[in-house]
Amino acid sequence: MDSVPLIPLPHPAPGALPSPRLSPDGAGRALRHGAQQVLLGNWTGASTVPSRTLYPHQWSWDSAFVAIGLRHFSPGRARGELETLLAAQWLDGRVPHIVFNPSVPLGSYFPGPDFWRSGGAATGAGSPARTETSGIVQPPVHALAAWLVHEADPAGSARSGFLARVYPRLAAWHRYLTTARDLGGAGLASVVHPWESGMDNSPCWDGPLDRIEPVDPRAFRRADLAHGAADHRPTDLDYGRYVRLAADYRDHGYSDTDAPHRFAVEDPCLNALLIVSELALARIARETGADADAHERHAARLTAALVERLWDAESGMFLCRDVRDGEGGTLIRERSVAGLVPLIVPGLPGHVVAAMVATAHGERFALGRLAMVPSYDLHGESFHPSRYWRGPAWFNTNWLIERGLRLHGATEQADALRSGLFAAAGASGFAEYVDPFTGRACGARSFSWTAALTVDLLDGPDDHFPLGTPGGAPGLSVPAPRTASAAAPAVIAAEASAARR
Ligand code: 9WN
Repeated sequence: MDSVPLIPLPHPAPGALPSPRLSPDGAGRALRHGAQQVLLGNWTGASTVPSRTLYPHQWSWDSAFVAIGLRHFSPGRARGELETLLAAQWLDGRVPHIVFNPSVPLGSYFPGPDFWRSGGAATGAGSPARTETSGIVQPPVHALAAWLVHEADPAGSARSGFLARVYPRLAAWHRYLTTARDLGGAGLASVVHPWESGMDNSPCWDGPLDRIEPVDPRAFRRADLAHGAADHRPTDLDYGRYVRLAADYRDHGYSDTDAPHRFAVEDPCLNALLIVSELALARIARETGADADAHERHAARLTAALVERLWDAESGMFLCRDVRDGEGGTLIRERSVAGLVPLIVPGLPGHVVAAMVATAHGERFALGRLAMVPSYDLHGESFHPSRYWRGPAWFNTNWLIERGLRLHGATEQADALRSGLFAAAGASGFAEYVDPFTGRACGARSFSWTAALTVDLLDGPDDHFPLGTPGGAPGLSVPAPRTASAAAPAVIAAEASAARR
């Protein structure tokens, strides 16, 4: 574990750390410099590792977030980041969640290339011949990233033919998700492994994972525990189930028709990102002379399916659907931040947006009272402030919520969240995630997407995102950001712990 001192997180008053693009100041400059140093330090020559210690290869959605940050000071490298990843795309359209770096010793990360065996096991699905990859996927942030990268430097992008090269790959990627992975039959993509959601250990997976017989932990050697605290990481029992699911998929040649897919879940975060990326693909199609309207229509269909299948009015947020539980599947009654990420979708009905904004500001997620939104319901039985995706606050999900609030006109709330994110990123040494009450750094330090998304919020013009006009949110009443109080996080922690008892 890297040793980083415990730094109490000052809850920032709204506007306490103004964006330097609005008023250049020393704090903003230092933060930007620190973030850029992290990204430069994690660059391998062709792409960026999430962390030099815990994650020494290229990860799929990490690279998309990284490109969104890199575009502000190195647009060429941002384009390269995405193209390196897309070069490892399989012929069936899937973009693998890990692209392995052959110069990193086997055993530095588990499961490594010797487990996934993409070259041998997956020839039917069209795995690349010369690159070792995993066989599962992660949320599709890539078309969104490609569009944002293009917009940051349209001339350089045009000169290098960037959009024309990435468009067919991105279109094939979305096609894979909405055909081979439409396991629920309603148009949405399903994840077939918790790692595919990017939120590996979320309590949302506990129910569906119960059905999976774990592999004996003596049969594999975890590398993550050499770098991460065991009580912050998933348990051996979780890993036993992750390994079983991945091995089953591999042993069926990664074929979505042959594999049993005993774990199949429609996740609102992945599908919301798919919708926004489909809108980005429409922009890219328009630039490259392809059929933009088809992508817009597809985004509209996906948005309707998202609401139809995953909206839960009683919770005031989106839930995951376990496609393997009964006819038509069953909503999983766990509230995770994945259910608030659809705030980034422009075409949602106004009452849905208003309810989500209220839920985010309510007692379970405490937006406006905590510096950042936790990954899981503060009142949920499985809440834990530092265990992987079971409560800590993550920077990518908070960036997405910040973007969503701004999209829907909740500007002051977005400003307050942005200030919270800046404070937490700086104080934690750009940690992978933080305890939502104390801001204590958890997981890896000098984590790439934390740095990249900090740069994006420091430098990104707000009007580069969203990709559409909000469907209109009449009745959107947004709670005013509260005046910061140092006592607030401790009070919220006590209330939440009382509610869980
Ligand atoms: C498994 C790299 C990845 C992120 C995921 C995060 C974590 C891997 C792990 O790290 O997952 O893919 O070993 O835990 O959950 O979101 O992409 O940063």
